[in-house]
Amino acid sequence: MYFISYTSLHDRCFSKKTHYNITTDVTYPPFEFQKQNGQYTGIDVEIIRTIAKRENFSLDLKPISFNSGAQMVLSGQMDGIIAGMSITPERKRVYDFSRPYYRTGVVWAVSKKSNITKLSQLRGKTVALKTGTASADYGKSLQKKYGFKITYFNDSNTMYNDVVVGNSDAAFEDLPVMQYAIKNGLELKIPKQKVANAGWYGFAVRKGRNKALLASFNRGLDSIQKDGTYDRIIKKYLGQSQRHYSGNSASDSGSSSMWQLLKANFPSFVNGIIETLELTVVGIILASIWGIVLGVMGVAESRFFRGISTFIIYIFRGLPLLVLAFFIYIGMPHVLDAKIPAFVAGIVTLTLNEGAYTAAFVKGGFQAVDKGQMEAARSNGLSYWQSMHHIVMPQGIRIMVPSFINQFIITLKDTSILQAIGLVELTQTGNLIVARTQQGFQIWAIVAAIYLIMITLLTWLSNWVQHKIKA
Ligand code: ASN
Repeated sequence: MYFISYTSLHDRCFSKKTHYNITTDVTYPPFEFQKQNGQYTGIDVEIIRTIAKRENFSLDLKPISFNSGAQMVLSGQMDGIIAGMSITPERKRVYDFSRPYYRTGVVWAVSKKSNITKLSQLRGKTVALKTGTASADYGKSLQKKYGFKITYFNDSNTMYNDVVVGNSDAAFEDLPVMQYAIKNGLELKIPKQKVANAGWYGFAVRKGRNKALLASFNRGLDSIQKDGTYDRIIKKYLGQSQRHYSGNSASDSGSSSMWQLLKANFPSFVNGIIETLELTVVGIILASIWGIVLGVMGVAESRFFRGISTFIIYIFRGLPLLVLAFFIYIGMPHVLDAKIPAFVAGIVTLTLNEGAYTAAFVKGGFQAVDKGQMEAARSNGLSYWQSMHHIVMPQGIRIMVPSFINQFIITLKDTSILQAIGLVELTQTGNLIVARTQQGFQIWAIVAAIYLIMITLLTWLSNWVQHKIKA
């Protein structure tokens, strides 16, 4: 996890500094975005890091899609959020905000080539919105009046791209962010600079919680505004063009070959691969153990154990992986009143979900062994478990091997869903690189190739182990 820097780890382990988990948007330039080397930067990032230094606290800054990050603050998983977040009356009911630090408001934008100039021209057209944002609320409030359809996205970059490629006709976004993107090459334009819902950005914590953090933020903000640091940060990002958007997102922009992109983003890819592999390996081991336990319970003599096994398989095979991940990571802390690290939540999710599938085929494998085998064993004087252990199981396991290999591959692919709870695995790494380079075709091709390579290696490894066991 590259965003846990050595210093923050060191601080956490060896010093008495208070430590906070703070979330930020995945990509929201100029407020937060990823640099080539995988580091996070931007106005929000510099503000919170500078304040942390002055106020002597350490922090992990976690990039998570705005909507999920905001929910994680409410569930207590995260201590605070700095994500170009508008202070709105609705939000004030559940968050405590810092003093406002940046002026904002909502605008709408269309493709550079579009001839739409008025909202009334959006009738029957599609508007792109970013889930859970103030600009999405505003866009939605106009839907009835102007009769447009809505599609939702989890990050700003994907939303802009949808308009650039022509799937959507317009997008609603905050003025400073949209202006910055356009200035830096995004192929959109703002037809009418009429700003709606003008307001301010603030740093937020859950209402009534983390008062010390909020007080530190306010004190720190005061101090950086007084000594000119705040102005320097703003000027650094707004004073010059940063070229985030290469313009055309299609593959014809041709500015970088796949090889160049792979080389330039190598450290990020490696981090993503490591995270994916860690999740996969730990997930496979625990899900297999749990699945075998449940599967064996499923063929027990006792009806009670069989019932429990069937019930657990029913629940966890029935829940979508994403729902389970959100339930564990965002839902459970509300009840437990304790934080669950994202990695742990991810592993528990994989274990429960993949374990249920494993249990189902383990049970099926045992049941597939000819009944006569058990009967013969029993009539030869073996107990139920002796017959299972010596006669049924060895045959059943042979039947299950292909299903195990299949489940390993599925587990590897399923780790990509865990990006939703803030794990920067391979898929999220791809997202972040696309947001920075705008080379959607090349980056997703590279990510796909890496997955295929990993899956091929995993299959080879499984087959090799299978042969070893047989030998
Ligand atoms: N500006 C958005 C809001 O306040 C937050 C974001 O998109 N990062 O809802």
